Amino acid sequence: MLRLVLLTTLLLLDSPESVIAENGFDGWLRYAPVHCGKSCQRLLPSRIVTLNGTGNNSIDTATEELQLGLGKIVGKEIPIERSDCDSRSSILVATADQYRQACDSSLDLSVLDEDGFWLRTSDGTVQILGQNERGALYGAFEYLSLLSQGNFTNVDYRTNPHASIRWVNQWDNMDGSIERGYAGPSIFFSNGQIVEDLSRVKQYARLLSSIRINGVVVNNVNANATLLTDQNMDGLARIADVFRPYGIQIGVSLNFASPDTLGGLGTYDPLDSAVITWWGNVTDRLYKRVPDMLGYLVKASSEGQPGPDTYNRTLSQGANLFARALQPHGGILMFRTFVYDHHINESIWTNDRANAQVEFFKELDGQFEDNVILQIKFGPIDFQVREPVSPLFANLYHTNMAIELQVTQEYLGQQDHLVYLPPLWKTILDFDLRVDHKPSLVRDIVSGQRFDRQLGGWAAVVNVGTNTTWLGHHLAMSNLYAYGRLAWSPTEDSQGVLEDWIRLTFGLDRRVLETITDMSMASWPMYENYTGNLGIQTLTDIIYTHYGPSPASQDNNGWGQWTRADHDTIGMDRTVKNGTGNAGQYPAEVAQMYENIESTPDDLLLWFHHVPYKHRLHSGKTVIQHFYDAHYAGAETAQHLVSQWDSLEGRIDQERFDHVRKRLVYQAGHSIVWRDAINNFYWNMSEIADEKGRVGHHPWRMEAESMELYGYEAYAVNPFESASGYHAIVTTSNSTSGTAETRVEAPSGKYDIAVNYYDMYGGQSQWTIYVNDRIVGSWQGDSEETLSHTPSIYLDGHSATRITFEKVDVHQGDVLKIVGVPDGVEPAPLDYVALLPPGIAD
Ligand code: GCW
Repeated sequence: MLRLVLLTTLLLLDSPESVIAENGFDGWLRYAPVHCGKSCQRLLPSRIVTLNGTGNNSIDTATEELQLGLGKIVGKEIPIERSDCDSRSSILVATADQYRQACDSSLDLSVLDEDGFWLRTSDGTVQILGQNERGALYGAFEYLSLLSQGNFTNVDYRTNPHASIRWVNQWDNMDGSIERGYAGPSIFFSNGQIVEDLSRVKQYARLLSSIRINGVVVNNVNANATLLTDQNMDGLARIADVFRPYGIQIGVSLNFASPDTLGGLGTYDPLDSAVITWWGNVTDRLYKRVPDMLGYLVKASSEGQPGPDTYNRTLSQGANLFARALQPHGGILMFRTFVYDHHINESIWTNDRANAQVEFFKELDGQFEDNVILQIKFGPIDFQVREPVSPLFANLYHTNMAIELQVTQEYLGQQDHLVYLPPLWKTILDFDLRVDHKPSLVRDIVSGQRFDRQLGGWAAVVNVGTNTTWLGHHLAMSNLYAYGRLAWSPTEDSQGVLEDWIRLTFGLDRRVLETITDMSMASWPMYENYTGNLGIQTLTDIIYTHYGPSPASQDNNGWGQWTRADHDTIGMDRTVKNGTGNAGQYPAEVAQMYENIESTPDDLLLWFHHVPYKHRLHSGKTVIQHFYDAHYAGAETAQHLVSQWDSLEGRIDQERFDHVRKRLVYQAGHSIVWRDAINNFYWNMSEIADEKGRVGHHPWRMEAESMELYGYEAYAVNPFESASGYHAIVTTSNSTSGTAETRVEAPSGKYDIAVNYYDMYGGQSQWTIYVNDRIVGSWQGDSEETLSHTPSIYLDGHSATRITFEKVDVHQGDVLKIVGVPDGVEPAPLDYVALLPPGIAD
């Protein structure tokens, strides 16, 4: 990108703006009013002009958007006109060709690549010139973004995309559910069909187009063949019609076995001529309805999905089947490399899931058709809180590649935890793989530049739903916004992109900007701290909901997300000399770095090495003490999120303020659940005490199982580490309430009272806490309806929840009592109560 002149004098306000209730539906396209004084108003354009002879979708969209935006941002109603290049006091929107023909044939617009644009503003005259219509639309959104951020300066710059593929994937199922979606049902599908009302799809199209996304794959990679019925193909055409004016093309995921399951052929062998004809026919029928369809996305031979292996065919033979069907239509096949055996045996030291993708695909390099792009997850396993770069990026010289990221926070808090992801993505994009001892940044590999490939780019699993917040948490939208910005220009700074998003989403208040910036930039390191450290993976439950802590679930199963933790040691030995050989899948310089423990960075130590808990890191700490300290530090940071947010009350509309606050309070509590579960687990396993004496010692807690119980009984929680003292209490019957009470022994004073309980799926228990007979508060176990994460039917690290009542007067000798009313299958479970002096988060 070349910025010729950019005089940025952003208008930032020190006092709160007037704040109107908002529900998040507009995302960052709110076009909130910006104060533009008299002289500024005078310099605003008074017409929107398109050139004669045009009349196409995306330019029209651009003019409508400009009209809407100017009306809302600066309160100026301006007409749209067609003209012969009279650009005075106007916003001229055109493609480069149109402009050269009608206005100025000497202007050199060859500097623009496909989808690029040139934006020039000069005292009332604005020129938005796109290399194509889509580029012009992007330029219009860019101009509106500047105005929305209070930037009225003259600018003159052109910008081109990093790569041609800038797609999003939705894992939407035909029944309307969304795999790993945390914001309600699908905006596309319901009951096996495409929904009638596509108004949300239009709004999604606006949001995506404004961040320069040009493709969307609408259905789950675990695909259902019924998408290919005539009726559903007609529905797809309707979806494509909604996206088209926004410069976005659609693609679909296919199920490899469709010729058999839907077509009744009795085979889906990719080399069978009937199968080839069947797919050719399906593809023709689709293109008849959606002539500009992008192509297909295919997950094959992975996690139980059918694929070419059934017929002993290679993955490239499988991929080329679709690629050839698409070629007459100019379509692209995205073929996922997420292929691995999920029944591997942990007792064999050299087994390693992280090796699978290179093992499957390296030998196929050069055997894929030119319109195939391999879609590669950023790390070798699966969207963990930290992974090294997937070595596959360094092993394909003659194959197109795209990187797959996840906006939906499957392993990263499921939108109930604030985690701003670009700093994580940057560790991958900026990594230099040193292929053949030459600079080989991942971002240059995926753009196609490093290996001189024509096609390449980006895909992100987004999974927006019908929730008005789109993703379930207003602050999670920064990840979607930043994804688009980075896919266009990956060298942009994570914080700079975030700041733009904050101004667009919450306005120009300086305090709001600084506070949300601080919270977001601290969030990924914080989340890593209180989940899994040193490259051991997220440590969530990998065989159930992928949400709360459950470190034991990593091992003793065939999924291969192992930690190999035992009494004395932990970590995967991925060295060549003694382990799985995975380090050797990287080019020599990188391989050597990871092979040697001395040169392996601490944050990936346990990804590559199996070491004693007492092994000393470069930092000087032992591994186990690092775990303990990091978990305390992470949870500590999370406690501050709430007070940081509270400092913004009145500066953000109440609706969004309350919505976010509820989640931050929950996150603060759940970070302590994480901290204690992981620390207890490894303390138990290693029997090495925390040097600082915190782990397992909770002087301010009263365990529920030690209180006087009426209608409640003790319950041994499994996994043990998800309960303080490894036990909780549950009501003795599902229909009568229970009481747990105890006399306060602590000195009289003001305390924050924290209660840990379990909020399970299948019931909405009610709890009330009293000091003597005074009600301190009451609450309900309804998070399955009010929060985003996948609920659990057990007492475990997913359902464990902590609520805090602040500044309660308590006297020594008072009776503290909790009454729990069970509901459905939820027996009002309680873990502990803590009386916390100010500033303590025990
Ligand atoms: O990690 C797994 C997810 C699956 C997903 C799969 C994939 C769509 O848990 O839900 O399936 O990755 O990426 O294919």
